Amino acid sequence: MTRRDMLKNSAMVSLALSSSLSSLKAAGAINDIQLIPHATHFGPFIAKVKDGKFVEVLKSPQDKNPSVMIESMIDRVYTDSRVKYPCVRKGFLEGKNNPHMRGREPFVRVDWDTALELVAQKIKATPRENIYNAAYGGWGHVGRLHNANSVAGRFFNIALGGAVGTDGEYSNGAAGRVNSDIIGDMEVYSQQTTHEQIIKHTKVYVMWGADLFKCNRIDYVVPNHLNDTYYPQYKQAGIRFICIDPYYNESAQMFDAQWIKIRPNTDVALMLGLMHYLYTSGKYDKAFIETYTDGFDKFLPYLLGQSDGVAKDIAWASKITELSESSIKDLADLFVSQRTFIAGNWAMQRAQYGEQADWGLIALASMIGQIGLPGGGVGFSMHYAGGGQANSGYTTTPGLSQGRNRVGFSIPASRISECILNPGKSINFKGRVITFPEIKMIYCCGATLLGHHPNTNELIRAIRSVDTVVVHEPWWTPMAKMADVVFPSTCTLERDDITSGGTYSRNVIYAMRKVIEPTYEHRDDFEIFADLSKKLGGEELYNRYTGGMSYMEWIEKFYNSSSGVNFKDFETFWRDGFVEFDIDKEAYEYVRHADFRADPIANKLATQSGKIQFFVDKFQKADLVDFKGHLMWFEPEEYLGSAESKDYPFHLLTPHPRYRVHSQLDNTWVRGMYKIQGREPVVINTQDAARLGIKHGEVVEVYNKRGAVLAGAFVTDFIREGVVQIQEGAWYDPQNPDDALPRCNAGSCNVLTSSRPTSRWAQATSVNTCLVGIRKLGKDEVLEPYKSSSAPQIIGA
Ligand SMILES: Nc1nc2c(c(=O)[nH]1)N[C@H]1C(S)=C(S)[C@@H](COP(=O)(O)OP(=O)(O)OC[C@H]3O[C@@H](n4cnc5c(=O)[nH]c(N)nc54)[C@H](O)[C@@H]3O)O[C@H]1N2
Ligand SMILES: Nc1nc2c(c(=O)[nH]1)N[C@H]1C(S)=C(S)[C@@H](COP(=O)(O)OP(=O)(O)OC[C@H]3O[C@@H](n4cnc5c(=O)[nH]c(N)nc54)[C@H](O)[C@@H]3O)O[C@H]1N2
Ligand SMILES: [Mo]
Repeated sequence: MTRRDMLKNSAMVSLALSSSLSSLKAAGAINDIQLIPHATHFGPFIAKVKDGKFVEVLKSPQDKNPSVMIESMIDRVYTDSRVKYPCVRKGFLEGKNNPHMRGREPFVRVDWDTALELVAQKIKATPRENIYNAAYGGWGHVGRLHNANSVAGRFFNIALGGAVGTDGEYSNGAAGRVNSDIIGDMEVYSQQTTHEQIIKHTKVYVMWGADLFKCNRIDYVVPNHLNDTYYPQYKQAGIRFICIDPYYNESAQMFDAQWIKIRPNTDVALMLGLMHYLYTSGKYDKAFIETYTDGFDKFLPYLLGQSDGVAKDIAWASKITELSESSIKDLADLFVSQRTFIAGNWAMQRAQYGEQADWGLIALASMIGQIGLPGGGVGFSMHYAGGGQANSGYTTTPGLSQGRNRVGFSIPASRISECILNPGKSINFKGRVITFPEIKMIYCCGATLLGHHPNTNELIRAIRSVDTVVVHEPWWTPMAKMADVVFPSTCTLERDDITSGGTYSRNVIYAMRKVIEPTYEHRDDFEIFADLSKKLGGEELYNRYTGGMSYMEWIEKFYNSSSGVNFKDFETFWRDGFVEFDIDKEAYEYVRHADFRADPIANKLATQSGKIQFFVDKFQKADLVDFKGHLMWFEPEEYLGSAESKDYPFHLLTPHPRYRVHSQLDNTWVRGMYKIQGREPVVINTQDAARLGIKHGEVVEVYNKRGAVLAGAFVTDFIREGVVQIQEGAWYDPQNPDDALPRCNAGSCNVLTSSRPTSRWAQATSVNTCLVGIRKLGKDEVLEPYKSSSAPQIIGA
């Protein structure tokens, strides 16, 4: 579909909506039918409500290519896996000190006051330095008022003066901690060169692990899926696509890209090989290096092998990557002969030594010399949240203020299990030394530790070692099942809220209007924290927490503090469900780093020299074994080239899920789109599968020293030999919770991944560095039914 067709289509949808509403009105049916606008990570939509029941999802005109995921919304509200009442783990309610029973015994239904009182007493008895607020920047939902992280942070800060938090995140934990010193900005969340410039100027588009189509299905706020209207234009423009990825991903399939089947975790060696060839052949852009970069002289001895005796030449790179020497040379020649855009991903830096990945691409792009030219250079967010769309320049809805956290410690996101299991231990972090506090209480609202965190068995040991675990959840997630107290949260459809649309376009504000009344005894997270505030500090604390304002007053205040609202008054906005801002013509001409290229003195970067750094003094001074002053190849401890691959011969990649946001929706109808015999698919190469006698569609065991899972074999040529893939986010389902390392019946990949940090610098997650074995099940092995998305046993329910 062309963009114009899309626009025409959305206008038709909007017309259809209003005419269906008026025909309903005419038929006198309006009393029991309502059309209510709402918005989610999966897209905006209009909920059709009949007699108070949510019965149909209608497309929103703001969504240019609606995702099938929104079709799951009804199931999501009414599923039996809702947490319906406040619940307390049996032993905990009886006052037994048996934390090892978490996840192994029934819950008891209690009334709200009992649950709140229990949690308030525990909070009172626990010093704030020992409470871990696990909310981090989790993906709960898109609402700005009820934002799970904000309401939790605000509670701990206002009621207690703070709690232990999380430092950094899982998305860009490694690159995010080094890119600013290299190129003056984290880069991963920056405005990207626009689609218009790509279509007009780019000749070669390198998807370096970037899955544009899949990852842009969702947004941290509300997606518009407008990127899907540009991709056909990419193709029509005659751009040549190259996919450097162990998996021939969805975007590569769509663009019919040339596939560079790289061995996982060896990309930096490829980048160095390309750079070595460009340097020694004199084909690199010398003028760019001299004008726009700093420290090349300190990097060159390493590249040429003068400092360590190993030239990083094409032959060297070919051995490590298992790509042919000629293919590496051809790539380098192509990149310098054409306008080339490199779209980096984030998965590559979610691996051991992940700090090097973006640095390598920035260094390579500098040698190609097209940074700042229209359609050239490198971008790290073309795959995320509508990357490449023009920006409105307006500010959208703010969120709830959280106050100050006076506990001066946050756990680096990847170190949570290590911290809980090793209080008092010191580690290096960003050039400093930090010491882990003792965690006695885990408080989880809007993020799911037992889902997103690697090495599930280690994490469960950590969870079973603290005094108290509290979880707020609308659903019985694996994390909720591991709690002492579970508060049943409303989901967004059961409350009013406000949010914005398009992380990059920033051009819509959405009314997230309440669609239905809470289905059971649910309360809003905001209300739960307000109630806890009252228990801890009476009316005074209650009022400080709520700000003395109603929800609608907050929502209207947020609306009025965004800069584009002069288009509509609040009442009209609330009735329509959205306000959309115009985007200036020149916004479509944005080229990343064009200003720096035009004048590197006036528009210098925020780095030590004002230029792109090939060498960073601060990094060198940290004097670490696994992170140095310049870009380097470090051999991972666990990859296809390591000794361990004899026992575990497959590299497991755990990318982001096509039909979920992480774990969200694994308890809904949309599972049927992709599950194999109820389990998460494990994607395996045709030849590997044939060698192991594994057939497409059968259940297999995937295992390593950290655990084992059952998964459904998906056999294809689109994955490199020796590599397998399980998307992250399947709900953990231990077959026998009493086993030392219970096998997961659902295929939750984090049972297998390692919690090893990227390096002593960023201490970020390295989930994509992981080896596994695969076993065909014996004929007599009986499969237990899949049960992870059902509620646990609840006494008194
Ligand atoms: N192996 C592997 N693991 C990974 C990754 C990977 O690539 N591979 N990626 C990592 C990355 S980048 C990220 S960002 C993380 C994501 O990790 P999370 O942010 O933890 O992911 P979600 O599964 O979206 O968890 C959000 C939770 O909030 C709950 N929720 C939704 N609405 C509400 C509400 O109104 N109130 C409350 N209280 N809760 C609500 C949902 O039910 C869900 O349990 O995962 C990380 N984990
Ligand atoms: N549909 C959907 N989209 C999402 C999300 C979601 O949950 N669902 N989550 C969002 C979030 S929070 C984030 S952080 C982003 C994540 O964005 P990314 O981290 O970029 O996404 P992934 O899907 O993990 O991986 C993208 C590709 O990287 C490849 N890859 C893995 N390891 C390597 C390697 O060593 N070398 C190379 N060259 N390629 C490799 C994978 O095979 C995969 O095709 O996605 C966002 N988009
Ligand atoms: Mo993420």
